[in-house]
Amino acid sequence: MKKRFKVLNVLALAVLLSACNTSTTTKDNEKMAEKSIEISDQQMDKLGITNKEYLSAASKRALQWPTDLGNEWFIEFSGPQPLKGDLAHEPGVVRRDPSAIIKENDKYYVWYSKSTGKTDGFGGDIENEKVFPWDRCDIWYATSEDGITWKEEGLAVPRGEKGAYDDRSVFTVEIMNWEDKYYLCYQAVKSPYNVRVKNTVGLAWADSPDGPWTKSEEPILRPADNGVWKGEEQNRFMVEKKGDFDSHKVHDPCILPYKGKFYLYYKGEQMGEEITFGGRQIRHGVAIADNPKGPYVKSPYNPISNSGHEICVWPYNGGIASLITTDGPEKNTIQWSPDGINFEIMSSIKGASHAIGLNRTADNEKEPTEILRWGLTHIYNNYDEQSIMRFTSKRRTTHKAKGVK
Ligand code: AAL
Repeated sequence: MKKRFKVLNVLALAVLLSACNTSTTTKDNEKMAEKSIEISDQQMDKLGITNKEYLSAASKRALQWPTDLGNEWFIEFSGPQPLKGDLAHEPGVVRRDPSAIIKENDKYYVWYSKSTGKTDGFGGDIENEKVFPWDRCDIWYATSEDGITWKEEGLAVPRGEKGAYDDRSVFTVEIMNWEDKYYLCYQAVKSPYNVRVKNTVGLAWADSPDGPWTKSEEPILRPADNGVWKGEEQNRFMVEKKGDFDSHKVHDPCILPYKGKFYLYYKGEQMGEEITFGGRQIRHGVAIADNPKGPYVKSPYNPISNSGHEICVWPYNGGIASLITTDGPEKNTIQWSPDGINFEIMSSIKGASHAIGLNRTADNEKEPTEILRWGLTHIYNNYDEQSIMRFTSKRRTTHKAKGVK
C-alpha cells in the first residue's frame, strides 16, 4: 500500500509540473524526464506506448502511475432519486445539506438545513431579506425505516437570540455519535449577512438523537484572521492580502473520532478567492481536539486538499478517505490518507452527488467505497427551493457493449 501513495504523490507532482513549469526549457525537461524514466516491456504494452524514444508528456505522466493500481476505488454515481414522505420536494421550502445518516431505535436519522421563502440575494435590504437559500435556516431532523420514506420530526437546533454568534442562520450540519452522546456541528452566521461576513462553526450536544440539544456558548472554529480586505466596499474579491486558505469561511464541518482524537474536517474559503485552472479556489482543512467539545486546533499541515467542495470523509483501512467534488484541479477524485492529513488520489471518477450525507451504518471496511453505496444528497428544484434526494453508486469493473457476455 505504502508504495502506491508515494508513486501517486509523484504523479500529482508531475501533473502540476507539466502544467506550470516555466523556468526550464521544454528540451531540458524532456532530457531530464527521459533519463529518469525506465520503461519495462510490460509497461510499454499495458500503456500502449508506440516508441519509448518518443514519449509524449501524457505517456510520461502515465509512466509515473503505480503499476499495481487497481480499480477498487473506481465507482459511478446514479442520478439523484426523490425521497418520499416529508422529505419529498415541497414548494416554498429549502431542505438541503443533509448530515450523515445514523441508525438509532431501529430508525435512520438525518439532520439538515431548513428555511422557507424566496432567496433575494445581496441587491436589496440584507437586514430583512434572505441573501442565500442557506440564510435564515434552522436545523431540523427526520427519521425513516427504509431510508426512502421520511418523517420530519421537527426542529433540532434553532438560530440564536439577537446578538449571538449564530443569530442569523445555522446550517450545513453533521452528526457524530460518541460514547452515548450525540454531537451536531454546523455553520453559523451572525447578522448582517453581507458578502464579506465571516462565518463560524457551532456545536450542540444531547443524550438522545431526539434532543434536547445544548449549544456551545462560543464557536468551536473560526476563519483565520490573517487576510486584509481592500477598501470598505462590500466586495469579497478585493483584498490587500488573502491570508490562509480559510481566511474568509469555515464551511461544511464534519467531526470524525480518529486515533483517540477528534478530527474536525472543514472546507475553507479564502478572502479574495480566485478562479484557478481548476475552477474556484476551494480547499479543505482539519482541526484536531482531544475531546469532542474541543478546543479544536488547526493542523499546521492545512490545507490538506487543493480541491473539493462539501466535506465527505470516512474511515477506511486505518486511514481516512475523502470524496473531492466540484472545485479545483483534483475535483472528481476519491483520495485516501494513511494519517488523516496526507491525501493521495486513489481514483478519478466521472462526477459525484453533491453535499453528500453518508450512510454511517455501512460496513466501511468491506471495501473502500462501501459507504457510498447509498446515501443522501440535495438538488436545486430552483434557487428558492431545494430538496433532499437519495443517491446510489456502484463499482465499475468492465465496459461491455449491450448483449456481450
Ligand atoms: C454548500 C456548502 C455550505 C455553503 C453553502 C451551504 O455547498 O459548501 O453550505 O455555505 O453551500
